[in-house]
Amino acid sequence: MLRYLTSGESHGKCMLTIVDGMPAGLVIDRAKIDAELSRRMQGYGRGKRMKLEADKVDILSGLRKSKTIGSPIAIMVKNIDHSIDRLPAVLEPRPGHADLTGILKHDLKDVRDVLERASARDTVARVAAGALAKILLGEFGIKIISHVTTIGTVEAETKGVEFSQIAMKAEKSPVRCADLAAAALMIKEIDKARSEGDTLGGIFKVLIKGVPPGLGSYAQWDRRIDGILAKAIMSIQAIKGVSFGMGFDVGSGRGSAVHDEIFYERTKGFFRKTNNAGGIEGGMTNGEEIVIQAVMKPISTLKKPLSTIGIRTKKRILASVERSDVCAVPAAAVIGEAVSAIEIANAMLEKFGGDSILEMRRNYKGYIEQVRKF
Ligand code: EPS
Repeated sequence: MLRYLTSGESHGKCMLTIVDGMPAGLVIDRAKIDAELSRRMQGYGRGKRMKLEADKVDILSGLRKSKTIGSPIAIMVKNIDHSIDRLPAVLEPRPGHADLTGILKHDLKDVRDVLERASARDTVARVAAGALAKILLGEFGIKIISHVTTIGTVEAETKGVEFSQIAMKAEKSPVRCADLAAAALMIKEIDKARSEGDTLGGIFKVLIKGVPPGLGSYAQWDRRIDGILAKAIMSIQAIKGVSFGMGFDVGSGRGSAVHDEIFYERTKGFFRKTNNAGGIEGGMTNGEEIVIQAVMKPISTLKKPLSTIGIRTKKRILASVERSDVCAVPAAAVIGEAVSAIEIANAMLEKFGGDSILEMRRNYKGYIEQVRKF
């Protein structure tokens, strides 16, 4: 079982994670983890903090000669801005943030005590853990990509565009959008929001290719892979909804138009010509590409703030203004990849066992052969 915890305040010494359950014998290239952290920092609309930081991992334990040995892996990313003890108190909770409920819940008198941990900076640790999971999944040919499909009112059109094309185009785009014309409009929309002291949300997709059929289970509610993935994605800061495949449109289509007919060819085995289900049926992966869609609300720190109530004065006042991003949907897409990778890696370990990578490969091969010969 793959599990992890994170720790760290946004302006504390560092962001930390301990990943437990990685099989032994896997080569871990630190540069791959750093590359994921760097992808997380990108995106038009990010704030000044991303120019200050240079997120790089320090692997504190769990590796010997760059290989996993079955021990928990502790990863640290230092914060260059670690000014937490010098930062002033925050007394004007921002609508939409964890600020108000956080101080009430923990009986804190300074909103900073809440916002430091509630900050999306914590996703540094989740992306580092996800990078480990991606390395494991790479051993089985599983690829995870993401792209932004909406920012504000601008929608991209990517129907019929191939997985590899989406990956390549999104990676080159400053807004992680595979539709170049839409990307240009998204950048304009971000500039406009910035100049008006406002923020923007949007929608992104995570696509996962090469997943074998049968991860997850129909037999028990908490083993359903769509439920597991949805929980992981929904727990990313500011994410307000998750769907799979054709998403909420399934509600308006007829059964005959929604379900993906089953085909068979000797060389291919069972397959589908459509993928409205987004690669998941009955709480299990069905072998088709997994398609996850998630919506992110606009960031709640506004340069032109909404009004709130001062926590000491109890008087109406403008909400506090912290340094923040105008739009972080491209970064959220990368984080979506990471948390999905962790859950798929965990499901792979559940299905194939994994005290060593050799054992896991053998079990995987046997199962793939069994499915092929069915
Ligand atoms: C973030 C770092 C933070 C914010 C952002 C995400 O840095 P700072 O608060 O110093 O500018 O830019 O956090 C939020 C949007 C938020 O609401 O907490 C990061 O590393 O991703």
